[in-house]
Amino acid sequence: MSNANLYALLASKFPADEKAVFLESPDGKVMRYGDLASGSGRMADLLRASGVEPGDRVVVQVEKSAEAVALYLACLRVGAIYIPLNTAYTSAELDYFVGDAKPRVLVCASHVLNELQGIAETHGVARVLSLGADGTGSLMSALVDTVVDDNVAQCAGSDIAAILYTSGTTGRSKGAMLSHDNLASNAVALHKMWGFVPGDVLLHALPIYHVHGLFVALHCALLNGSKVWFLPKFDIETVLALLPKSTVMMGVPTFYVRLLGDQRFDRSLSEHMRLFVAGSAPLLAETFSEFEDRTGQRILERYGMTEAGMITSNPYNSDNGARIAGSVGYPLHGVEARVCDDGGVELPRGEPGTLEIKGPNVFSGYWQNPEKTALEFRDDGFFITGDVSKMDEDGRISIVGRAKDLIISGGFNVYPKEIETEIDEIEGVVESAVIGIAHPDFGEGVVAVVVKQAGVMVEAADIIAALKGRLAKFKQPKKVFFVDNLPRNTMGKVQKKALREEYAGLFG
Ligand code: MCA
Ligand code: AMP
Repeated sequence: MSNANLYALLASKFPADEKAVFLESPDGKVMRYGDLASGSGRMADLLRASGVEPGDRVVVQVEKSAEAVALYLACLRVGAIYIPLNTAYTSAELDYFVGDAKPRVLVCASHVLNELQGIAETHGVARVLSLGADGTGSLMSALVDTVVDDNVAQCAGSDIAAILYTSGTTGRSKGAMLSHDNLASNAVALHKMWGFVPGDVLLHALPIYHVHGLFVALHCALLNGSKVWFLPKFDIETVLALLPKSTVMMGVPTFYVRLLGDQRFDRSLSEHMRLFVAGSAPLLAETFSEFEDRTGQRILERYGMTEAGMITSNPYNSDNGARIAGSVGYPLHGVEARVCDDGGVELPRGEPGTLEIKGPNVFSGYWQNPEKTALEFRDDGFFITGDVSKMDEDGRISIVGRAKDLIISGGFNVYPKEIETEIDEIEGVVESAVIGIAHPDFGEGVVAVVVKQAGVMVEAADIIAALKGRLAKFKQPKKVFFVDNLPRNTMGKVQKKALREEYAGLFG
């Protein structure tokens, strides 16, 4: 019987030579494909010994490391559900995720181990382990008592491999359930479409707790048996040094803006590169053209969502069309897309409307939330993305806006509702509106516009201080303004467009 476990697919593509390098860090630390297989086998043994069974959740909030990648693969091997969390989340935020996911095992950074023990106990987590960025911690010490477990749990394609939390326009974050088939189909489509070839080397500077860095980038490299330059984070010096030794880089637009901001970045530094991919947020047309002028290469922009992995891509091969600024290209192989009005009726080509999609990449629903799942799917199975787009006669798509109230800052999503709820709870605040304003580095910067009670002393610094332990740093407003009233339309709805216009240009 064939096994739809994603690990089985990935492992079938590992190079025959176990010594082949998988990950190499700038400090010279190397993980070979053989180490990945044996290390993930040991971790799988540890997870099983900790009582983890297929379908159990493993929540992981750790810094980027080779060991963290092995842990992801170990979860796949056991048939457990891997749940990575942004390292910027505070313990207040973590409490919600752990309570919602009810994991069997929680793996966290060593310095927060004590703090998180309490949260784990409250939510009945069986075991808490630590893993540091340097690959040390109680998880690694526990491996001495393990054997390499060669089992790969038998999985159906529809079994859930991972849950990634994504915030909502109302209420708390929802866990998008991604199956082995969702991840495998997307990985295979991208690996083929982006023309991966033997010898490709991936420059990896993205975090590994989101779809982009974890699935899109790593799955392509794994399916190719490639070497990956594995950077702890995007650091301009290291990226400039490693570009001549790499062939592919994937990044959020901020990466490309930062590269262009450095005069050393030129044609010669990037001539070894076969492909630059951008996504997670809109790539400005000026970044696209400046990049082409500087390097002679066109950035390949693609579009995706946590709920569906990658959805569209500009063509890799010019025989299939040009890479065009402002367009996210065509639906991936097997993905259907249509542009609809609010009622789900398809609009004539060229008219803007909400993008709806269907395909093997689209998630099965939100974790323990059938009501929210039902709201975001049409009866015929199309998922409503909440992105406003236009489709040309030939099927090419451009994202022209968002129907959802969402800010994307440096590739991280910030849902205004979550920030407004926190600000409105601060003493002396009547109400608030959180908006995204064009930011030269992050694409959009978070700004809060606050109405305070008459006669009460509340300053911008008080707002920021109150949010500190409550919200991850990237969600916190970069600027806070006070106004007497928020602009509203006749229905009483806050006019965020008017606010965005008023504060436009704020970040230069
Ligand atoms: C860090 N800060 C941020 C951000 N990152 N503030 C707003 N937005 C951010 N994205 C804070 C830091 O805490 C710091 O605060 C200050 O801003 C400046 O930090 P800096 O050192 O400049 O930032 P950095 O550490 O260099 O990080 C910037 C970054 C990083 C490299 C752009 O945010 C990043 O790697 N983003 C990628 C996100 C990503 O992978 N998205 C994919 C999601 P202070 O100085 O006060 O301490 S997947 C997805 O969206 C879908 C599926 C898709 O299509 O891919
Ligand atoms: P996330 O919830 O983190 O998966 O973010 C997904 C959202 O990022 C999408 O719904 C889009 O709004 C946005 N996004 C991703 N890629 C692009 C892109 N290339 N252009 C414009 N928006 C994008």
